[in-house]
Amino acid sequence: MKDISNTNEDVAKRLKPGSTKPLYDGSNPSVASTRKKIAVIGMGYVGIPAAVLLANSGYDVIGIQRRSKRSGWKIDVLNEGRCPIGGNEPELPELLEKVVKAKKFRVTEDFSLINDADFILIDVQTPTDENHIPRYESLQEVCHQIGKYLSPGKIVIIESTVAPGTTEYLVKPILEEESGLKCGLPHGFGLCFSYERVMVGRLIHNIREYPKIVGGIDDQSTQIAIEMYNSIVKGGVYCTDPMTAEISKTVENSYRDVQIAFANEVALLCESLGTDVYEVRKFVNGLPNDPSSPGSNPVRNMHFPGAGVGGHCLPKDTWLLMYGYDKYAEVKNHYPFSVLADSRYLNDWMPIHMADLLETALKECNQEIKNSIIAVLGYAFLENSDDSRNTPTVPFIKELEKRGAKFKIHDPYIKFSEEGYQIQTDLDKVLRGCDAVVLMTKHDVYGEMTPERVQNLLRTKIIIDGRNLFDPIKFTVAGFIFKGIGKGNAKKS
Ligand code: SAJ
Repeated sequence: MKDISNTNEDVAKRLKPGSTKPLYDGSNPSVASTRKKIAVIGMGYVGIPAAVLLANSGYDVIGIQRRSKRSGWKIDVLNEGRCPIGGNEPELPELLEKVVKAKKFRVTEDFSLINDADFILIDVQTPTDENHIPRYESLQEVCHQIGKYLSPGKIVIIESTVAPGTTEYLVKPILEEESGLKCGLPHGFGLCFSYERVMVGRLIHNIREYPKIVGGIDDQSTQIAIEMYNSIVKGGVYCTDPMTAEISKTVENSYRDVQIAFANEVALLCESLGTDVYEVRKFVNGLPNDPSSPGSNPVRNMHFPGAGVGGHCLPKDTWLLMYGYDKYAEVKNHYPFSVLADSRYLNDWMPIHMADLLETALKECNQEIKNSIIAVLGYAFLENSDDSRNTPTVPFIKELEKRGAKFKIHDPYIKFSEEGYQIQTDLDKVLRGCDAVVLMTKHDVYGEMTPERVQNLLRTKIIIDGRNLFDPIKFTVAGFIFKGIGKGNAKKS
């Protein structure tokens, strides 16, 4: 069987735009192009870049943001044309300034201003609680609000990730109840689920370049939404139904989470077998699949093991998928699903494993972890970003606290910890007098750390590398105890 290659052309060939079923015959193309006003609800990592790109493509865009203690400050900052998202976000600050100056984009907390919007995009947070149950307070609240301003012909599009079944069975009933309208164009309102694929550090790029999937409640909703997205998306816009789109999104992220868990499990095996998982990964990913094009290796892509999986997406999307199955699957399968859940548990355990590696290293120096002082490098969940949502650094620090260790935290991009931890930006000050350095996030700035610089500051020469940044040889030759995820041979090197 010929392997599926993943070049853009192949994806485009496989996902012919709007191909899966003949849709709205386009007999009245103006139906889409006459719609010029868009409301984007939720000014976060998804809503801001989407609003800016749509405004830049000619739509009049209004951003809706609650004036909450946590995010209310963004309203004024955005209306001054300044970008509230820190870290490096190519193009976003410039484009934002441009569309605010051009009066194509403004932000308010006044929901009534969505009254004359043709499209209403929902980009609010959809977290899960400690029992992995979706917390839909924000989603339900905005749906009740939106319902009040709906009129025939308007289209509501959910971009936030939700459990399969949510668009049909949770959002649609609320909108119908609040508006008194039936869902379905042309006589009622339109409704679609079209999931975001953003990633901090490349928000604009991902929206513009990645294929966009639109799952509409009816053909007309889908077609008109596709035409709107075609104004900003170069990667192709494809259609399906809401349930398939909801499953595709949660599977897309749980697939990545399972891949990472696989890499983490192999890393643990390599540590015990005294080898380097990154060398193993190199050989595994180097196996050419298609002899005719040795370079292309679309199928084998062992992910990176590491100190944990954070962010607003991977730690919860598996549970959203499972929740949708539990709540809406008519026929349950008797097989006790485990791969997805076990991957979540393993990835959640990796910060604890980091603490184990640290404790072992301290013991090799005849030191107890209790009352030791640890330099923790990186509070963000992803390198070179200011995003600390569900960061693995928090469970790691909580484990240090449990084992009686003291710690100092460094991060070049984050000043404020929702957990109340003090975060410092002076690296030498954080390293000074510590008994070990633990790398949790692979910020570029840490690449400049050399054994010489570090050994003059530390009390005990221990490095625990959670992101394969440092060269074990350089540090062990300089007399450091070096341990790392998947680094079973650090001692021998
Ligand atoms: N991570 C690893 N090993 C890897 C890749 C990532 O340990 O090989 C860790 C990272 O360190 C981080 C976490 O996983 O802590 C998440 O990293 P990420 O690169 O997946 O970043 P996200 O969560 O911002 O982005 C993901 C992406 N999903 C996929 O690639 C399938 C992005 O495309 C989605 O748009 C995003 O989730 C989302 O918003 O859903």
